Amino acid sequence: MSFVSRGFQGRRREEGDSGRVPPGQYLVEDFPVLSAGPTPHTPLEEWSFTITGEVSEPKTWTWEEFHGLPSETITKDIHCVTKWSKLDTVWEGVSVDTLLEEVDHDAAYVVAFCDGGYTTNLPLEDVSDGKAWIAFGYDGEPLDPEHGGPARLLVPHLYFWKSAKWVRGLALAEQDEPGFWEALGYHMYGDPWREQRYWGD
Ligand SMILES: Nc1nc2c(c(=O)[nH]1)N[C@H]1C(S)=C(S)[C@@H](COP(=O)(O)O)O[C@H]1N2
Ligand SMILES: [Mo]
Repeated sequence: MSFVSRGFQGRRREEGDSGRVPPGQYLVEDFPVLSAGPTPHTPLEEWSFTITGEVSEPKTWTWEEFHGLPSETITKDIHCVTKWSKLDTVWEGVSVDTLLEEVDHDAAYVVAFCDGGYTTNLPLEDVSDGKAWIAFGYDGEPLDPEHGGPARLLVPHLYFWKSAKWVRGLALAEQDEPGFWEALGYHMYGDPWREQRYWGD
């Protein structure tokens, strides 16, 4: 009897998870590292975060100022275009809303820019209203450099290439301009639930 009910619970758990895995994805327990180049190591004294582009006045935070902003713990599923998904990842970060409050703008898009030159584009809407963070912690620890430390963009509802590692700022714009992978054929938007992997998907 107890054996049967254990099996039943096991199946139910799997069904519960499968509703959280977008089409074409498989679950991983580990945390793969995917970087298009070497891991930069910017000392925290030289680190800053800037909102620039089409804003009336750019705004910059030093690491100390950034770390003094209100932060939150975020538990989210993440989905990489190379087909792995990881459930319930736990991050610490500052909401992008908190940062955008500090600039006057009329923009509809952003390009995240990073140490090492990586960029990625997103609609402003997709980094607003509690949908995106600048994360500096993972699993209760400072974010590992390989995973984007000291800080990365976290936009869990889009494919993970949008979650720019080693992020140093957001450039606001009226027009949607492709970032690094988007210029090489990745989808401009990248919704994992609609399998928007590449141009034309
Ligand atoms: N700066 C930067 N950010 C990046 C990348 C990169 O190469 N450089 N790769 C992207 C891709 S394709 C993915 S899947 C995730 C991988 O994050 P991870 O290495 O922490 O798993 O980071 C994204 N952010
Ligand atoms: Mo990726």
